Amino acid sequence: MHKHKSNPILDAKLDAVSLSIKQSIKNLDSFTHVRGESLYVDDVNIRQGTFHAVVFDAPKAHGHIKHIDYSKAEALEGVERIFTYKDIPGKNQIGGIIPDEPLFAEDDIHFWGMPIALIVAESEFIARKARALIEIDIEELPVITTAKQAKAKGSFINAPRSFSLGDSEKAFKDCEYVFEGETFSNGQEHLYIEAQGAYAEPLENGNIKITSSTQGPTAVQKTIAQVLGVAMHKIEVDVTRLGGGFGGKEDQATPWAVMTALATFHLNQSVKLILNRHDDLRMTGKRHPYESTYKIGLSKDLKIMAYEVEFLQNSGAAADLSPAIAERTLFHATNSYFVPHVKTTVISCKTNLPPNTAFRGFGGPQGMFVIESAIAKAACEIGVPARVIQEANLLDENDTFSYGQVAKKVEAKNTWSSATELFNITLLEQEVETFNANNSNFKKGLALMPITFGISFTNTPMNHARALVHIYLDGSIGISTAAVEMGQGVNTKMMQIASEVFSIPIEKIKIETTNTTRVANTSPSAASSTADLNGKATLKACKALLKRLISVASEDLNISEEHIQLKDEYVYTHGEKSNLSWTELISKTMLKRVALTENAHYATPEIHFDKTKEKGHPFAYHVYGTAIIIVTVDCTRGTYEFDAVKIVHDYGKSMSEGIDLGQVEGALAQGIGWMTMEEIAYNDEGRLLSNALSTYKIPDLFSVPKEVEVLPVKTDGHELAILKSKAVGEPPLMYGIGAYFALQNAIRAFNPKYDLKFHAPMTPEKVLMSLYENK
Ligand code: LUZ
Ligand code: MOS
Repeated sequence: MHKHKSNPILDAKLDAVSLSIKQSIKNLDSFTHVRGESLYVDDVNIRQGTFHAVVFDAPKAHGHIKHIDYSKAEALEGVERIFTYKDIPGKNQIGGIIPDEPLFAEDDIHFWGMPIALIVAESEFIARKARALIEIDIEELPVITTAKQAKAKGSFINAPRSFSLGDSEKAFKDCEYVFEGETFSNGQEHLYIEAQGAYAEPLENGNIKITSSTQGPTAVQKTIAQVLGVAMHKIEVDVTRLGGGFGGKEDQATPWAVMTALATFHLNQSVKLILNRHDDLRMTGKRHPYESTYKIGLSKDLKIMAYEVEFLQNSGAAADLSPAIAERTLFHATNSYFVPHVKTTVISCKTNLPPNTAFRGFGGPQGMFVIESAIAKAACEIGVPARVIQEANLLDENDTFSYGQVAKKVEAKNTWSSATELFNITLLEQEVETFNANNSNFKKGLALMPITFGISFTNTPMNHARALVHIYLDGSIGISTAAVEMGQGVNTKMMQIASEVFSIPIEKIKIETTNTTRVANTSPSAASSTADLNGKATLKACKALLKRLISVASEDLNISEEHIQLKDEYVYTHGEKSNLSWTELISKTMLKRVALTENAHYATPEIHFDKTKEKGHPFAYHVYGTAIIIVTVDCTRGTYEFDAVKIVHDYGKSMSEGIDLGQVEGALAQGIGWMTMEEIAYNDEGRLLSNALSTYKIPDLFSVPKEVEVLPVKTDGHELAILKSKAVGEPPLMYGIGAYFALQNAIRAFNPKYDLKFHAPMTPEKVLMSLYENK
């Protein structure tokens, strides 16, 4: 989907923005990926006698379990044992933030797909067959599927949270324009290619090793210890890599790992559980749907003076990460704009859906969709293009966010003006107008989407990581960190760091699996922060080792340390190559009994947040960008194609250009999918209808934009980003929000009587209805 067009004028301009990116490197995992040699949980070499497990889950969304008859299932040949909550030696509790989620249902069920039992058998086939033989009798209770229903019934996860700045109530009185409205954004299925799964094996003395497809190995370890009632040191969690996570394995990889550990604990035999796609779709939570109401006030010169919003988050049946996700919605409620008077409230509503969870953007996209809707509505009512309002309100240096952080090194205006100038917005808009004037059955729409995303876990204590670096006798290196490789290329970035510090080829460096025994007490790989946190720890460890090596070289060559340098696998003295090679230096260091291992700890400096005041400085820095999105709608069919997405993105100083571009492209496609085609549907009984790839459409090669151009903004980067290379995992997803508004504009070009609606996703069916609404 990425197209490199040669454009001499653009190239010249790019030179002018001083492309400092020197590291153009492939994701080193791509070599084993394309050969099918990368190892996932399902590829683990299982022990002889390993049992296979299948989860028995609730066939209704809400009710009281009157009776379950396992006898026929247990009698099936090859079934070893069926585990329920009664077999739990510790606590039947897996809630991460709030202890409100049992591993297995006890007397009541709260969502369709809620785990009730684990069937362990000689093969997965037998376990599945046994599952069909379980008889369950449920006394059904009323089902809540939407946040609004939950609010009406007073069904909440926790107390609401509010951020405020200035005095919005008073400010509305002085506004020239005030508009109110409602928005809805639906959930989103993660659809990691590798489904949830884990493999547990018994070691000596009741110790258990788990191979898990998790973004959070420590969460898995801690929860297993809690459920089994054993010490954490008895549990070792190992992660090679994930076939995608997208937030879906930040918290929700845990239950499956715990179940395998529970069965292994009792049977003293290894147990494997991999959800098939149907089970995974039904049992796991997704991005949170949000129903929101807003009020926006503008001055005569289109400054947004006041903004109020109430977000109703559909949290599902348990808290999971909902409170943290709700918090990030508030942090990003004003996106890239400075608004002097703000009041935002989020309410986590408890419903009978699977607990919704982290998904790339973590509540931020939901917040940003609402303010973009408010701006689109205001623009329509006032009769100006939305981009005029957007541009008039972009964040500036030293503007204050509603949560008290003062914006520094702001690139909001810079990415906006770079995008509009480099891509010639006037010309693009003219092309759209000309096309629309000359075509009656096809209409084009264009929208701009600025983004501002805060980097750090919003929960300050989570912003830390460690790295364990060994230099082996032969000069090769092994690095362990808390980073989980899930396709985002973090391992490649870690190798680049070590390679840079020691000036040795990347082939000499290996990134070990992520393992709780080597690196303990880790935060999950999430919040776009994995490369920053683990990279900074790796950098620290490597630099400490380098210092030691230089000291050894100094002694050996009798030259003072400041004149010694490591370069291209040799020691350089006074800038001249010496005879002392990297490998010789390592063996001399060993002979001098100087440590060739270092363990470093990094904790992000400067950040803090006071939840009692809802003020602080929670983010190390922000990532900025601006996208221009152009769509063509077929007004007979309601179908559409995205002609182009043109982005100016704030990479800082990208350390891995190819990897970062891949992140932007993937996130963009995922964002567009969320906004336009991915439609999660539950019926009123809480049953998932979009339960297969035939009923849940995700972007494919045919639906991604025909052309995607991504240019880096000119910037110095940020000291708190790894080697000034900014976090790139989540921010670009939110460019996809522009797709929604491009569609709205195309529909209006065809049907001026269309009332703008803010109800995502904008599927072709909805587009078709809108084209002929009020006509
Ligand atoms: N996970 C988390 C996240 O626990 N805290 C966060 O702030 C966050 N942000 C984005 C994605 N995952
Ligand atoms: Mo996440 S949404 O696991 O960064």
